[in-house]
Amino acid sequence: MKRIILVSNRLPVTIEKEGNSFKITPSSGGLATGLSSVSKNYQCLWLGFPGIVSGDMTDQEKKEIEQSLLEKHNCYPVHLDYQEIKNYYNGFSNKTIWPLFHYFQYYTNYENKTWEYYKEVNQKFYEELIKIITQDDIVWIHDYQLMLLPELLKNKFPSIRVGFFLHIPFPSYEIFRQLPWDREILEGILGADFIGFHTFSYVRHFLSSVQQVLGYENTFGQINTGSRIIKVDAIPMGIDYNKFARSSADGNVKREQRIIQKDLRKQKVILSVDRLDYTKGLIERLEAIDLFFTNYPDYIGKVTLIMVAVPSRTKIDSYHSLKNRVDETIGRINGKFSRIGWTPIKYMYRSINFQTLSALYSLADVTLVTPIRDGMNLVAKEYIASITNKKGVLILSEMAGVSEELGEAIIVNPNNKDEIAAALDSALQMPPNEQANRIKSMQERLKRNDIFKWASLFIEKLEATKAIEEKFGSKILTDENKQTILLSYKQSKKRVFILDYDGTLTGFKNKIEDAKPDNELYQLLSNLCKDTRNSVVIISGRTRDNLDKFFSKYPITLVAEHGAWIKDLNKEWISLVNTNLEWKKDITPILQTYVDRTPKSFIEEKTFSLVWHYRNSDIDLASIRLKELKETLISIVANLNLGILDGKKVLEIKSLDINKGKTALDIINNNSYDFIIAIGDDVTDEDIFISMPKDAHTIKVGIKNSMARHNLRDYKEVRSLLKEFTQ
Ligand code: ADQ
Repeated sequence: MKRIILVSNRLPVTIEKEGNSFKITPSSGGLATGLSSVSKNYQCLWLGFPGIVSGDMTDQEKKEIEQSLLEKHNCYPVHLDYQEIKNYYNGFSNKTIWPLFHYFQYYTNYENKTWEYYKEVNQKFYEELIKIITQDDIVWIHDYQLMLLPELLKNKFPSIRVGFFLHIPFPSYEIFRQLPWDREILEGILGADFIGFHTFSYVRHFLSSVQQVLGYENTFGQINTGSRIIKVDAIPMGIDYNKFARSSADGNVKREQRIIQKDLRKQKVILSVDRLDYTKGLIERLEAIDLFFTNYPDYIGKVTLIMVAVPSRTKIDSYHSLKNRVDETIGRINGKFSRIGWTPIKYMYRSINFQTLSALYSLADVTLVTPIRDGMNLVAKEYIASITNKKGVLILSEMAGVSEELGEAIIVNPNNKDEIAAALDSALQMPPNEQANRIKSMQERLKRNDIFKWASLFIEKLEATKAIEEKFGSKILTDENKQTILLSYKQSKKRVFILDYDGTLTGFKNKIEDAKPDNELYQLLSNLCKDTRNSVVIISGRTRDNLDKFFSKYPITLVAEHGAWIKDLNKEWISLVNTNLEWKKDITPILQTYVDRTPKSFIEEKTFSLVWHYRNSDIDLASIRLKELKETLISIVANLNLGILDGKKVLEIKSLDINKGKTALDIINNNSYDFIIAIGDDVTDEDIFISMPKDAHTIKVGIKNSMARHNLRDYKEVRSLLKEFTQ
């Protein structure tokens, strides 16, 4: 049976010390429940921190726990020590990512030390994972504590399906860019084949950050990095609907309800249930309650707010001070409005069991869910599912992901206390048939999209990425193809390597000056040149100066400006085109206006062409300008025998007489090669592929459509192929 390995910060178990041994209790969280829907077709394993710091166990105890986790719960622990929890979990995860991704910049710390721990712990998860993984497994990684893990895994196991789901919001680019490690985080997540978010807004924000920071564009949520295809989609998490819907019929829940009702003596109930977290808007909610009793005094003595808050992240200062503020605010409001026998707020600062939670959900007249930001918020869904008597109103913050699904709730702005107070009044006055209608539509939707559907849909979408990749990768050079090429190379006497430079022999760089050849490449080229039967040609869009600077020390034929110039071994540059350059005078001022209107873009003048570079500019602005510029140029160039070349973050205007294909063909025709290989990644390299004789080996770099016979994924694969010719 195929296996799914689920990886999350915490394992779905609670481990408690009982005398001399440990008691392990499985927790019934949504994720663990949802997995049961896929367990018919897959065996599910789970990897994560067990909840006990490694220093609190002896080696013997660790072994016992490991054994029992595996045998009884299919879980593998990742042991973390006190420093790791302090810096990776409380530190980087909860003091950097959590506040920043929830738009609480004021609480966000940027510390190198915690970032280092975050990287180390992600690496630790990776090392534990590779101990158990096999090539056929599917890996599903969860949440913001493990954003570097997908890339670590993908680098080692390219063919394994890796999924990633983020449970919290993905912020807009303007917020995300404040993170000093934005690039590393995005590259980490992009190691996954399928990336899921709760809402379409988060998908949009993520795709925009990927485009701005890494330069990858997308089509309908599909990113092509050149070497890989990644699918990004909104897949809102559901709940175990039936469990909540059935719960109010449960004897224990009924008993619990009766106890609470007796205590409330016919009071109307407003319910509030959350982890105690500053993102949940507890203070704002309490202030709205204060305003509600002030503006609508008739409710005094008739309505009670039951507020349940689960202690959370108590070791972090901001949570500690929030707890004090909540205590004080509740004290102040109760002091202000209480009467003998009635207090406006009943407050529980603890976790409550399922029966009590369920009893509260089913007897609440109104549930108030008003987070300042929330990835989804399952409390809202659980409340609606628990209603069995068609009575109840949900007041929901527009800042919670769940508000995109539950439009029939009363939607409020969590910072607008007047609006919340008025919403409470409307909710308490809402006619029963209106309550019933709203509840019915929400319940039907939640029933259809429950946690089981969510988990199986995620796995389905993840599995589907394999087919997309296969479609794109159908011409990928196989080992067999490679052997054929190597054999014909060995049998030949006069060989030529026609190689593009940027993107083919080196990766695409955001800064032109970074794209210098490295030692590995120099070594590779010089080894190729050592064999006197080999000729190496580098054919690039770069200028003569550039190519001279990079390669003049090597016995390589250089072709600059897309075929306009050639320099044979130890000779001078020769121009291959004889063309009128008067057009530059007309085009330069047009390009100049685009430089002025697009900060950080610039013009490069080559002998036979003009290039507008926009790789450093804001990508959204640049793409608007690019469209405008192309439209402006199109009518002008037609009359001037010029072509427009839409390259990687450049737009080049050049004479139509210049063409890499023509020059490459000239080189071949002037020699009698019996082995020809041409490799390139650019649109301009297509001209080479088309012009080559039938028996030439042509290879496109990147998984894109091409006239070449084969594809390689990236420049690293090109280098390793070239290495094989020298062995
Ligand atoms: P959380 O921030 O923890 O989760 P939420 O979605 O509301 O928020 O889930 C809380 C869970 O805890 C619910 O299942 C609820 O029943 C339970 N709970 C809350 N208060 C409780 C109490 N006092 N006693 C017992 N149980 C209590 C993160 C994101 C959310 C996202 C989820 C799932 O922040 O936005 O919805 O993950 O992806």
